[in-house]
Amino acid sequence: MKKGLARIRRGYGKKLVSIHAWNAWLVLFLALSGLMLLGGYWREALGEGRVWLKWGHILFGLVLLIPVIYYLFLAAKHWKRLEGRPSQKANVIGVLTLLIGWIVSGIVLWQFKLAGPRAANTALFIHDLLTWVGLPIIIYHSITRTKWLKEPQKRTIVPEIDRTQPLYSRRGFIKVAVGAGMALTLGPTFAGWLGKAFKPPSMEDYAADNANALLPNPIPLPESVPPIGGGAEGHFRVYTVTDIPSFNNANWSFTIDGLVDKKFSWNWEEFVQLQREVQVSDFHCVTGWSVYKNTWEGIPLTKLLDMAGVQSNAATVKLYSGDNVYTDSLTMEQARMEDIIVAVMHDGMPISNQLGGPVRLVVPQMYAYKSVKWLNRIELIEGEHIGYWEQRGYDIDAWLPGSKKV
Ligand SMILES: Nc1nc2c(c(=O)[nH]1)N[C@H]1C(S)=C(S)[C@@H](COP(=O)(O)O)O[C@H]1N2
Ligand SMILES: [Mo]
Repeated sequence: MKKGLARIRRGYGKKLVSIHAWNAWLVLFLALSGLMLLGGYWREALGEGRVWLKWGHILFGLVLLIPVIYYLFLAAKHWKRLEGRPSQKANVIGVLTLLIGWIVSGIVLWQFKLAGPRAANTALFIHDLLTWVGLPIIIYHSITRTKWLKEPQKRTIVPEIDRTQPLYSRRGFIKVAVGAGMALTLGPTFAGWLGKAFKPPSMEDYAADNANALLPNPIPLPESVPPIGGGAEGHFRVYTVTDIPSFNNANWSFTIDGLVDKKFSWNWEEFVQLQREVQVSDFHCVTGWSVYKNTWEGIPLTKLLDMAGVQSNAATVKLYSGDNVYTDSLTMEQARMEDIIVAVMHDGMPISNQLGGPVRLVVPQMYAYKSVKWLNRIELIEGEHIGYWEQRGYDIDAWLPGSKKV
């Protein structure tokens, strides 16, 4: 018995400690990079670095498989020793579930094109949820140093609690103190995050916060009120690479120029007079979230192109945002797809400035980075144009799975 124990100690002790330490660093990197990928601040500050960070996050996420498989092997091998220690069992199951959940949902997000939007949506929810639930657990776990992994043999071989020790040990005190401190300081922040994850702002909330001041309000078509799509399902995440701009009648205009027969520059009063149509479509971001059954009201892009008259040498439609930074483009064949809409209303309401209003593009058959927010200029050009995210590593091919590419 004694001999066996010594062997186990020699065999696993050191290896385990170092694997556990490496795993801790890995999880720390993944947690920090994951939070940075999520945060609006870092979306703006990182630019190109964001795409690298994303690849790093994916790569190290895959590396995490190694310690997880090792832990699984250890847990299976030593499971019997945890007999009669339900809290340690729960700890092992909890940590492994967390890590495996993160890895599996992460792989689905990484392979979002293969997985399709529905699966990606679920994976993103799980990935986020595990983060908000798991991070506090892991921080607590690493500060209070739960020792079952470092010294499983110690824990299981000494079955009785030493009754000569005081009931409230120093270790116990530190645990309670750290736990309480975290609950008080991080608690409200985590609760806020969780609340947002489960109940994000509604479209009415966005409408109430709309910082645009453009008059007159567009009068919705009958198909928009009530929205023929029945109301959007899901929630937009506000994405921007700049500060969120806002507009009024004085600083807003919409231009179509370049290789056209007739240039236009409309002010808001003129723009709301243009004939609009209503369309229902789904909206998918490459990071995994989707909003289904949006009822958009606006001017089909192809109608605007017809009004301006496309010259024969125009090959690319370059799209500009009123944030003066973001751009994207479509080939002329793509731009002629009938369902692309220069949207002015969503579900019968003006589009709030946070969500790209007063006017945003919607390209239903492509990932949403093509759907330029605060669209205010369309230029027809001869050459090609690589858009903001495509310059920073996003796929030029933004087609959704199953769409008929043109
Ligand atoms: N001007 C501008 N348009 C943009 C973006 C942006 O950062 N700036 N992000 C794109 C991406 S990646 C997505 S998913 C959608 C998000 O739209 P939302 O913020 O209304 O949810 O806008 C797209 N259009
Ligand atoms: Mo996106």
